[in-house]
Amino acid sequence: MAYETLIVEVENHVALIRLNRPDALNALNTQLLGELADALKSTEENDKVRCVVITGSEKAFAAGADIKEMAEKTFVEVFMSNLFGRETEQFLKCRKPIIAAVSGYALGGGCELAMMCDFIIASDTAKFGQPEINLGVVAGIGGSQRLTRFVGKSKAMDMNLTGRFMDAKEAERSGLVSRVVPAKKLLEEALSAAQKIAEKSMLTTAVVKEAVNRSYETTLSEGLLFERRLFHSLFASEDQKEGMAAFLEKREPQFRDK
Ligand code: CO8
Repeated sequence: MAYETLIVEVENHVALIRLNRPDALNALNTQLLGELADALKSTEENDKVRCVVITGSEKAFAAGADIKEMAEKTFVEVFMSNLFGRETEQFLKCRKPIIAAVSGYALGGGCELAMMCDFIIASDTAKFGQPEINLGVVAGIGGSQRLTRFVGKSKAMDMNLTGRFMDAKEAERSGLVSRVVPAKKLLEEALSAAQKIAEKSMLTTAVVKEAVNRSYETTLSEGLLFERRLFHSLFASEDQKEGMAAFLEKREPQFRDK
């Protein structure tokens, strides 16, 4: 399907979704977030897609929610339309792994969008921030919640209260991003990581997502029990038999997602 604010390509079982509003530094408006939710739903339903990469341009992953679109809205309008609620929920429904490949600005909703992905690969030019305080608002899709879990209270308070930007090195040091690569190599690195994931059993990648995400929602002992039960349950799969047999026979596994 053709979109106005996104470019979507599928190659080698990886869907690459590029945010494409260059004139507004990929600011997230209702149309873009709606199209993104739709594109994610399509990739979820497309058997050819096994992993997703979301990226922006070299200058901006996304410079936040679209301020022009939001500026004149009233409380009743944003509350009753559940602004960005429905669109962001699509992320949580995705069982396929999603990588954010971030270059340039990832601010406000842009930083939050990256954090909704399963992990973030950043270019050395990336700048993360929650500058909503400068607009008289607070983060609205995870900047006070997910960011705190990523980088801890002190840094999350610093970012949300001062509105300062964090560069790629600091983001890596703080655990916000998994790796930093030169800007020119960003897409290559993200696609290669996605390709590696696409070669695994999709049954197992979905289980890994459930296990890691559960750690945010539960106690350590409950999380460990959940993980152990997932581990046990995978012994009912053909892919566990195949993975272990392939190791013992010193060959590559042929997973069948069963
Ligand atoms: N919204 C709309 N337009 C934007 C945005 C934005 N967030 N960011 C940049 N643009 C536009 C600019 O208006 C400009 O357009 P024009 O040429 O028509 O004036 C164009 O993009 C280029 O921007 P600049 O000229 O400003 O480029 P610079 O290189 O000088 O600066 C910056 C780049 C530093 C990124 C700067 O553009 C900036 O500070 N942008 C705003 C960043 C920001 O405050 N983001 C947070 C927005 S609020 C938010 O994300 C809340 C999310 C939660 C909502 C949840 C609801 C439930």
